[in-house]
Amino acid sequence: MTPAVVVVLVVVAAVVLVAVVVVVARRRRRSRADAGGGGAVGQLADRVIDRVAERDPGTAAEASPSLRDRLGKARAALAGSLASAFEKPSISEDSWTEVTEALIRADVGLSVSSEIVGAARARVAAGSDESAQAVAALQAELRERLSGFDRSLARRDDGRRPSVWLFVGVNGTGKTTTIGKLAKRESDRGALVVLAAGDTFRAAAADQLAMWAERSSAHIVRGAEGADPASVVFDAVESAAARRADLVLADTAGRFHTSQNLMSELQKVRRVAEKGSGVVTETLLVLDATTGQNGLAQARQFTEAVNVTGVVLTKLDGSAKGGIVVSVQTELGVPVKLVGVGEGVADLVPFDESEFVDALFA
Ligand SMILES: Nc1nc2c(ncn2[C@@H]2O[C@H](COP(=O)(O)OP(=O)(O)OP(=O)(O)O)[C@@H](O)[C@H]2O)c(=O)[nH]1
Ligand SMILES: [Mg+2]
Repeated sequence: MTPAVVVVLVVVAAVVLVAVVVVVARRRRRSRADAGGGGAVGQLADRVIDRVAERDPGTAAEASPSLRDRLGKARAALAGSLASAFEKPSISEDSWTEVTEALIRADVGLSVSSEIVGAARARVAAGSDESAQAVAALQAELRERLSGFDRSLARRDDGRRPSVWLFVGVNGTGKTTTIGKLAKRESDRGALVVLAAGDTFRAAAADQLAMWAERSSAHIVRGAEGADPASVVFDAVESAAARRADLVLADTAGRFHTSQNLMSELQKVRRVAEKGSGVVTETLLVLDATTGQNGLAQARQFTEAVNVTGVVLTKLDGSAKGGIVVSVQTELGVPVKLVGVGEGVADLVPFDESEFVDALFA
């Protein structure tokens, strides 16, 4: 055999080996999700396989859209109004009034809009009426108000599993869809994910979640229609612990923030989720950005009831105006961690305050 033939054979063998490892990794991940458990050696093998699968471009998340590209009308509405307020080289009292009105129209809320404009004016050098300075001051003020939040999604720091992320919110805000998108993202990153079908109100809710489980190779634990949601979440956490899963994403039924009974039920779910092997490291309030300032009232009630750790703001691709980001964070001190910009699996992006503020002025 000539050296050239040997080289070709070695390359072919290497390619075949990599292909086999990737196929085994995919099968193994799927069967693990279905069968659970395994001994110490099995778990070690699973970890090794996870590492290989993480590098497999076939399982990588689809490219996420940028926040700016997908803000849609949220960006256009506010950016248009601000551009018209700052259109002349010098700015007057009327221009500042126009800016305040633009912020209010964009759902920032009356008091926060006035505060922002007051603080921006104070930033502008004394005696200056230059529009360029005013724009820079407003951007700096918005950026400062939105910065300083930890937007990461927390996991347990005691080295144990699983961490539980609980999703709460009123009807139709996008809880189940957000869980599906996140399950895919986290699975693609190598986490073993269990979905808890804590919305037992309608059988269709669990079916919807099951579809997302299928797409993301996650395991799902569901109960009968009308079952106690807390017990379904408890079972999911124990099932996750037995499988040594990293994450439980717990769905809950949409509920009126004004209903005491429904909020008490949610408090029970939150408590029971930690009765066994899990720790709730995130309670994410899913808010529909198109509901504007009503979102703030919802956020207040849910935060009081279940100690919300972050907000997922959905439907920012639609007719939402986006200012709710500013008021939720300013008035409640709860960070917006993720933004939903569509119905597809990749339409979930991390919130980035600089990108958001830049987009509003671009
Ligand atoms: N345009 C757009 N639609 C979204 C987004 N997120 C969710 N949706 C859609 O909103 C609708 C409701 O989403 P669900 O995930 O079922 O909402 P939910 O909060 O689970 O609803 P309930 O379980 O009934 O409380 C669906 O049609 C989703 O496809 C988003 O970011 N953008
Ligand atoms: Mg749902």
